[in-house]
Amino acid sequence: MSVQKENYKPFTMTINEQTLSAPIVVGIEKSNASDLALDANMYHLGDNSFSDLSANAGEFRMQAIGPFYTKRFTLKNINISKPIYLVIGSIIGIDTAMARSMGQNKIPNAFASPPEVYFNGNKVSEIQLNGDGQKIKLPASLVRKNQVNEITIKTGRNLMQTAYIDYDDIEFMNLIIEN
Ligand SMILES: [Ca+2]
Repeated sequence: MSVQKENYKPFTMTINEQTLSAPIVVGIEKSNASDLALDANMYHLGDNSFSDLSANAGEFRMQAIGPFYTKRFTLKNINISKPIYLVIGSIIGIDTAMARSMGQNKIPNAFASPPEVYFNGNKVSEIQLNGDGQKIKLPASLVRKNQVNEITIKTGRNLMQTAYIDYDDIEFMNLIIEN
C-alpha cells in the first residue's frame, strides 16, 4: 500500500493477507469532470470521548453521529469496465497501531481497530492511516447500475479498553465516486 499526503513524503508498505481481502489504493489525485460527488459534508464518528494524545484531537470540529455513517446513491452512467473508486477527501483521528507507528498520534499504550468501509454490504477496505485523497477500489461485481447503492463507513474501537466500548473518534469529509 502506498500513501501520499500533502507536505509528507510518499511511502509504501507490505500488504498482508488481511488487507489483501480488502483492496486499498491510497494516493492523491485531482478530481475529474466525471466524478460523482457523494457527500461534501464533514462527519464525526465515535462517541466524543478521546484522548488529547489521539491523532488530530485538536482538529475535531463536529459532534459524533455514532459509530457508523451510511450513504445511499444511484449510479447512473457508471462504466464498470473502468476502475471505480470511493475517494475519501480527508480523514483524521484514526488511532490504529499503524497510525501510531507513523507518528500520527502520541498515545503510548493503546490503539484502535481500523475504520471499515462497506459497499453494498461487503467489506471492501480497512483504513489504517489518516490522510487526504485515500482511494478505495469498489469491485465492479458489487456495482448496481442504475439502482440504489450503499456506502457504509464504520469507525474502529479502542482495542485496549475491554470494560466498555470506546469507539475511535474520527472525522472525514468529501466523499467522491471516481470512475
Ligand atoms: Ca472514543
